[in-house]
Amino acid sequence: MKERLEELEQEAILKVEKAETIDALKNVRVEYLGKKGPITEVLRGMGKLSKEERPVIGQLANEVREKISVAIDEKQSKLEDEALEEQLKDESIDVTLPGRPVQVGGPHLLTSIIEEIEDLFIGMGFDIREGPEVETDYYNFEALNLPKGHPARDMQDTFYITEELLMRTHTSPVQARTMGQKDGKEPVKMICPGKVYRRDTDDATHSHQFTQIEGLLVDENVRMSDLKGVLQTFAHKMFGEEREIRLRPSFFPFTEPSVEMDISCKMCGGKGCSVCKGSGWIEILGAGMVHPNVLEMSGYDSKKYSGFAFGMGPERIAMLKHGIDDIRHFYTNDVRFLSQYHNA
Ligand code: 2U9
Repeated sequence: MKERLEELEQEAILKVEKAETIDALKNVRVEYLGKKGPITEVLRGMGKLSKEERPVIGQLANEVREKISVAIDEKQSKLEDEALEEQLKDESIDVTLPGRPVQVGGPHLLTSIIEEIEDLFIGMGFDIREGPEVETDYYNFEALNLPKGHPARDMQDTFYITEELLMRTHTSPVQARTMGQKDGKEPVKMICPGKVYRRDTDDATHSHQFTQIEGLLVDENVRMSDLKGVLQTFAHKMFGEEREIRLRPSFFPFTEPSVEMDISCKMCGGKGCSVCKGSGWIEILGAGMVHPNVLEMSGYDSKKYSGFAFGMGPERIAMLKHGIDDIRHFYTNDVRFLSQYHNA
């Protein structure tokens, strides 16, 4: 019986050593230490032993049971440690991996262009002014030498809210309001960027809502050469020092004389190409000397004061600068278009 117990011990210890999983170890425990196991069986058969043998075998059986149990416990904690180690290895966080990129937005191309133009004019001493987009008939038309009956007031061209209220068709009322605030005395030197509205059907070159930047300088002894100097400085800074400018006679109700300014075509250097439609020149803006009627209506003595004004469309400037062929790109908010200009 002693040999049988020693044999069982060796057998069990070997199986414990071979067990590679906790489940396998559990089976060993059940097999050797369970109620139906061989050691229990040995203990059950003790009745057949002599009085002398009984305590010896009983003690040995208990020792064997204890040894097997300790071996199983040790192996179990070893397997559990290994399993934990394995799990930690799988779940570890690699802090050297790059993070998920965050989608960063940027200013709309039109905003960038408007801010660039603002910066250029701030550099020349101009203030930035803003005004309401819902305007009165007086500031949008009357004060700008567009009297009742003028064709620009046509229902076809303007979004009317009432007979006296409308969506402004240009930013010019901001200049008229600013002059009106000065009591006909102080000089004015300002630009006004903002949204304007026309009753137009949208296509590649028209939008019912677009932006304008207009400028106004009123002071004593302001001459056409001052206008030319300011516009030339603007064109050189915005499009490059090598560009030439040219002023052509034009007409606006609020300026007299009026001009349109072209810059020499960058693509062909003035020879004529498809970009400038063969002329060598590209139209950039309109301008002129403020009409005496406009000065007088805003309270300035047109014999003492004179001024110049100009107006441009930031969409057109952006289209020329970046070769954009459709004004609708600015307003349909396709991120594939807009994101190209986040650092423009
Ligand atoms: C006052 C006096 C004069 C503003 C001016 C223009 C010429 C002009 C348009 C061209 C295309 C703007 O982008 S556009 O639609 N504008 O050509 N604007 S002079 O003259 C003023 C404005 C206000 C009190």
